[in-house]
Amino acid sequence: MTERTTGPTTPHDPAVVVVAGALYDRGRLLAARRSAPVELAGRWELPGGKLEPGESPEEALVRELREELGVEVEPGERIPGEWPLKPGYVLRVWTARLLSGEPRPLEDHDALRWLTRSELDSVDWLDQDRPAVAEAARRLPAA
Ligand code: 9L3
Ligand code: MG
Repeated sequence: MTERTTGPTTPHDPAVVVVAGALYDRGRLLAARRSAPVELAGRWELPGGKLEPGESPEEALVRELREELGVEVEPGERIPGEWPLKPGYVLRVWTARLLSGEPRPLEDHDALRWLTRSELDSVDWLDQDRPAVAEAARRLPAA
């Protein structure tokens, strides 16, 4: 297991990058409800996870959405910005297009919803994800 599970140990270590996908399909954005860890369970997020050594962010995004949702996606543009998570972790978000599969909550989630722009406020997003979701919403066609 090469995945890093703790943050940087000194202030000089670079932050661990967490990549997440603003996954679009037919004018809707996918929201995923976390089932773990307990302090985040029940809150909604853009699905994704930590970059592994040697991976590009786009490769990590494709891997994470395959593992967590069982789908194949094509990464698009990076949504400008970077958002702090717990100490030593930062969130970066890419748009992504569904290529194949129907997302299922296979890992770390217990519910999924496709949201139109007018439905985006109907789930309890992680505070950390809210600015990215607002940016993602601007790129969503009105429905
Ligand atoms: N996190 C926050 N927002 C997100 C994602 C994918 C992740 N959209 C936070 C939750 C965890 C950390 O980043 O504290 C690592 O995420 P994961 O590997 O548990 O998904
Ligand atoms: Mg994850």
